[in-house]
Order: sequence, then structure tokens, then C-alpha cells
Amino acid sequence: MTKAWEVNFDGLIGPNHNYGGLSDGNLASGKNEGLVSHPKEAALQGLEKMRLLVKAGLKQGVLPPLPRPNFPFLFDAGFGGQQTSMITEAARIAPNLLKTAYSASSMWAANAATISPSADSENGKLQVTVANLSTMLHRSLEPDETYWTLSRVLLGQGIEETGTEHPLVQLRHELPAHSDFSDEGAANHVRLCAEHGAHGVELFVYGREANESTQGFPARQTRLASESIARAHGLRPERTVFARQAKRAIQAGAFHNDVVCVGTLETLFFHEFAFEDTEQTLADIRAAAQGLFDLKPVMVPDAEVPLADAISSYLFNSQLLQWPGEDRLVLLAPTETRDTPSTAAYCEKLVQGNGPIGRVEYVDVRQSMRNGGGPACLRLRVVMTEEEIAAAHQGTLLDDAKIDALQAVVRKHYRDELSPEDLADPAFAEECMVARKAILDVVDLKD
Ligand code: SUG
Repeated sequence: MTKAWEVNFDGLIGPNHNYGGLSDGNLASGKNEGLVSHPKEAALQGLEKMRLLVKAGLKQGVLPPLPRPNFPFLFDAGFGGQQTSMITEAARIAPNLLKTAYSASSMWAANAATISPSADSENGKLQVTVANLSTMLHRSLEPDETYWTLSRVLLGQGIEETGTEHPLVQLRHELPAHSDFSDEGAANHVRLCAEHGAHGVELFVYGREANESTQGFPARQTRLASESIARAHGLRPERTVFARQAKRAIQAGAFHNDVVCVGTLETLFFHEFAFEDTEQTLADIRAAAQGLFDLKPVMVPDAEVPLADAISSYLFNSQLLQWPGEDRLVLLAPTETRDTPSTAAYCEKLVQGNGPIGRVEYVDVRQSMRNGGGPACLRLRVVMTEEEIAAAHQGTLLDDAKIDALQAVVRKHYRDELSPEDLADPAFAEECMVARKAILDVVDLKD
């Protein structure tokens, strides 16, 4: 077995972070529409979360924000001419399209792609499929640019230009952007294993069948999308599980499975109402894990943490981490979990017990949380071998000094406050582009 590490790549929150109310079925996004946002505070919060992991000795990377406003999108929507007039015209005629063009949603890197480590894939390469994010208009604008980012970050610069197949990583474009193939990436995918470098079991959670029409809030992941990715990644069918997300969870506001479930190594931490058929899901995982590891399920009963509290606090949208020097796992939870009585009580009980989770650490990512993005949404987990890490772009791997440099850029270029009207000001677009360029300089990337 080749040793491997979990590398967390966090999406750096952009200067355009705003509350657009763009995500139907995401309760926080709807509730906070139109609020004044605090981009500087948001990005500093995200970077402090990254620093916490770096300080603990974990491997941490960063994905720069995508270029926004998205002028090609505004052009496609019929706004031509100079960039300045594209913005003023869109603000006048179609403010919703301008908000869409300005979304900072790439910060939620858990939706960037689905990742299968090389230990699980048939050809022994790290498998990466960019998510099409086809359900929400603003998110459907991410895949091309995400592909660009991931190609630079994971393949190292230059490999695309040479047209050579990468010896270690297989990066794929998104699935067809049709509702039959709706895919939201790693937010609906969990990998369980004995050790990161060992063969694992990959759990894909879908919300609907391809041709199924559902009522109410949208189910953003189809079984067809999940199956297609598993096939493309060359996963062993006997080590792969497909489970349906509970309809009631989606209708209660769990628009991704990672709002009600998180797992790592042998541990699966989930709400009683996360899956349509919990017993079957656990039986399938156990069967798939046969000979590899014993599953450690930690199911949170609704009687202790009602589903509504789980969703508003984002208890499960935590990072579950193997913390250097600690025997049991650490749950890196949003502060909202500490502020919600049922989840605070549950966490206290959890660590006093003798289960696999030994400590809960709270992080403040409130700015992102108000758009429905907790600690787990902000990171893309990539299990990588030493060789894969060495071949990746080193500029986006973080240490304390690089985090300081990114924070200096944020302090210099980001606004303290951003109100919906500010998006109509063409000068703000210029500010965003300057900030992004400064970020790319720190991480040694070029457009
Ligand atoms: O896709 N919010 C994101 C939150 C994504 C959370 N990711 C995971 N659960 N992994 C979404 O709904 C809100 C944008 C706005 O309304 O301005 C938004 O896109």
C-alpha cells in the first residue's frame, strides 16, 4: 500500500461574496437574500480555518476565486459593448442576471468535483470529475473555470499545453449539463477506508432518478450522474455503494447530502433521516467494506437533534479529521452548532462517549454559513500520495506565511461591506479583477 494523505483544498472566498438568494432549497440563501455582506471578514474567516489545519500539521491547499463578474455569461445573455455598459445595462434591465454573474459560489469547493483516490481506481490514477452543477443557474457557470483551476492545481502548470496524458492524475470535464446528469460533486460522495492510502469504499448519494420529476425543493444529484462518475473513475462495483438521500431531508433544506452526513476513514456520522433507507445503506456499506474495515456508524437520532436543528446549525457540515497526535477523530464544526442547544448538547455527549469522535472544535465561518456553506462545503478533499502531491502545483499548497500573504491581499483589496446596489457600479468589477490578480500572484498562477 502506498501511503496517502487527505489534502483539503479550500475555496478562497472572493471579493464579490454577496447574498443573492440564488439557491432554491437552500434555506440560508433564501433567508439572507439582499443582506449586506462582508467580503473581507468572509475571506479572513475562511483563511483562519485553513490556518487551523496547517497549524495542526494537516495538508492544506487553496483554490483561487473564479473571475467575476462573469462577462461571457452577461454577453450570452445579450449584453454587449464595453464591460462598463454591460454592467450598467444588466443592473437596469436584469439585476438578477447581474447577481448571477457576480456570484462567489466557487468558494464551496466541495461542489467543484468528485474525487476518487488512486488506490480505488482501475488504472491507479487519481480520478477527478468536475461537477456540472446544472441545477442552479449561478453554479452552472463554474465548471469550465473550475476545470482550468484544477488542471493547474492538480496537474501542475503546463501539462494541458503539452497535450500529454498525465501519468498520475485523470482530470475529466463535467457530465452533460442536462437534468438527467445533475451532479454536485463531492458534496454527495463519501469515501470510507481503513487508511487513506488503502482501498476504500465509495458511497455516492443521489436525490432522484434521472427521469424522475420531484415536487418541492430540487434534488440536485441523480443516480445516473453518480453511476457515470463511478464508471468513469474505474471503481470496483463491489466496493461502490449508491444510496438515495431521504426525500424528507431534501424538503427540510438538505440540498446536498453533506448537510446531513459526513464520513472519513471507518466512521460515518449522519442524521437518522439522512438516507431514504438507512438500514439498507449501512448493510450495503458493510458488504462493500468486507475484508477492508469495520464500519463505525454514528447515527444521530431525530429525538436528540431534530432535522431542522441539524440543518440550521450545520452539525454535519463539519470536517471530520484525523488530527495529528489525537487517537480519535476531531469534528471541525461551525460555531452555529455550539449556539444551537440541541447540537451543543449532542456534541458534549458525543465526546464524553467512547465512540470514534473524540473532540469537537468550533470555527467561525458565519459569512459563508449565511449562504448555506459550512466548513465542509468550503473544502474539496483530495486523498493524494506523496508522488501526486509532489507533481501538483506547489503554489496552491499552504503554509503559515502564504496564508499571511493571502490575508494581506484580502485586507488591501476586499471591501468591508458589499450591498446589492454596489454590484451595479462598474468600478467594483475592476476592483474584483485587481484582487483576483493579486491572489493569483501569491499562489503563483497565471490566467
Ligand atoms: O450551492 N449557496 C451554495 C452553498 C453550497 C454548499 N455546499 C455544500 N453543501 N457542499 C449552494 O446552494 C448561495 C448563493 C447566493 O444565494 O448568493 C449558494 O449558492
